[in-house]
Amino acid sequence: MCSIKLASLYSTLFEIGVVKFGHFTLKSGLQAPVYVDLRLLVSHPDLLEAFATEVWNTLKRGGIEYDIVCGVPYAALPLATCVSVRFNVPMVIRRKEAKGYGTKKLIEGDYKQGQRCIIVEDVVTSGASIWETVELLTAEGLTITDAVVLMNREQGATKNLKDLGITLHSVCHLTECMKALHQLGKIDAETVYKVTKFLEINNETKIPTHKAVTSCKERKILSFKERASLCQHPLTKRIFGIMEEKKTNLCVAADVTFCAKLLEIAETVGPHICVLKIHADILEDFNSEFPEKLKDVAKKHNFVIFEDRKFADIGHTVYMQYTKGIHTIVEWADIIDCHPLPGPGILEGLKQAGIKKGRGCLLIAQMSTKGNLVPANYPEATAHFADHHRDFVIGFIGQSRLIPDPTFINFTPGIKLEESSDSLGQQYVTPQEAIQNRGADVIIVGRGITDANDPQATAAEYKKAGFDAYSQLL
Ligand code: 5BU
Repeated sequence: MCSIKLASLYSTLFEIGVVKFGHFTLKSGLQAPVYVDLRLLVSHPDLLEAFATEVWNTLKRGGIEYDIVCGVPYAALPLATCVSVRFNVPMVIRRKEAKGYGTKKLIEGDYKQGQRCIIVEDVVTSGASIWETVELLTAEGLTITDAVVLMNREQGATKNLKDLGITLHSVCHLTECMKALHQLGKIDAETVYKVTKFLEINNETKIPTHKAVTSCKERKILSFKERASLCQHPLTKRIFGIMEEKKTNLCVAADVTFCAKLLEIAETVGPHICVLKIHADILEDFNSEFPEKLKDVAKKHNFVIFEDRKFADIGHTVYMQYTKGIHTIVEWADIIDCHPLPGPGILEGLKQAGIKKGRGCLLIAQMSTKGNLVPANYPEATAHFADHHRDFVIGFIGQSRLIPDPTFINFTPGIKLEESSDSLGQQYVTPQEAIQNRGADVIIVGRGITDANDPQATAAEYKKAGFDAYSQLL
């Protein structure tokens, strides 16, 4: 039986449309007879404040001690802010992805290593979003043992998080809210029955595996060898195998304009790399013999070939760009990449040709260039896209790790031994920053190596820097 105060809050939630009954499709695709949309609270500041007080009381009742609060982005940010302001607790904001410019921070606000942080969430189903935030803040040195949620849908989050070492405190439970609404005559017995049945059947929602695998600084990460053993896609397995065997996470970008020069670079850096990335369309003398020669060098030094074509058209067109023209890319490039912007059709088109040849595709999730227009929610949508095309997508190109799924490879371009930039918007970070702070698996280095006086020695230097940065995380 809930308190009179909570019953009246439930009633208001129902009246303003936060809690709805009917037929809904949840983010997971599941059909549900109930929906909770706490984003609406921002339009009712008095209610937001009342719930912030309930969050505070819940934590006080639990005897929880903490130094700062952090809301799960974005829906819980107003609630966390309200708790922070109303009760004078410092707050930090978790970014969903690192900024591509400026300080490149993943957390905004002042905090110190070892401080205790409470995670505030608006509504939980499996607890995946809370867990993602815990992983990120823990990697930044904060200590998290507890989280608080406004509305617990009672679909598995409490147990899932407990198994991961986090105690979840709930201000409201969905069944309690529903019973209160029934007693107040707001909903009928049939609705109560339907929701109760739904919750009974769906009470063990799991955190998707790609979100449950830890892979951050200060937590043990999986080795390339372990990751190879988890991969279903043969190409991902092979790349992780090469990385383990050759002790390298270096991909050289050989951006030169003649085939002979490119083959010379491939020979020179071959022993130090796992992937060679090229732009076939800048080769002035590209000819049908070149791919065969390149494949021979790749075989000799055991690396894979990545044509950085950045496909971005409709499915039908990219299919032709991949298989026809003078480059016939599908015949020789183990890896290609594409912009997910056009939607699923682009992957369907590329897949038609690539899958039967065992090829793989990287999705471009973020770019290294200054002022790029990639919107904030794009990496998240890209990760979702990848999840649905695991038979062809082998990973991402980006500036920060999108998802901790160990079976996707994260490539990061814009790397030099010193942080710097070029005159056309390229921005460079160090191998250590990319690997240890942004979750890169493979660093892509172009001019840092190809323009060096001694490309072979420089490639060895980058290889060491990259592999040392990875080894320190193990
Ligand atoms: P550089 O010489 O190290 O700046 O070369 C970087 C390479 O990575 C180059 O081939 C680019 O086409 C590629 N690249 C990049 O620099 N930034 C990006 O965001 C993407 C690709 Br996607």
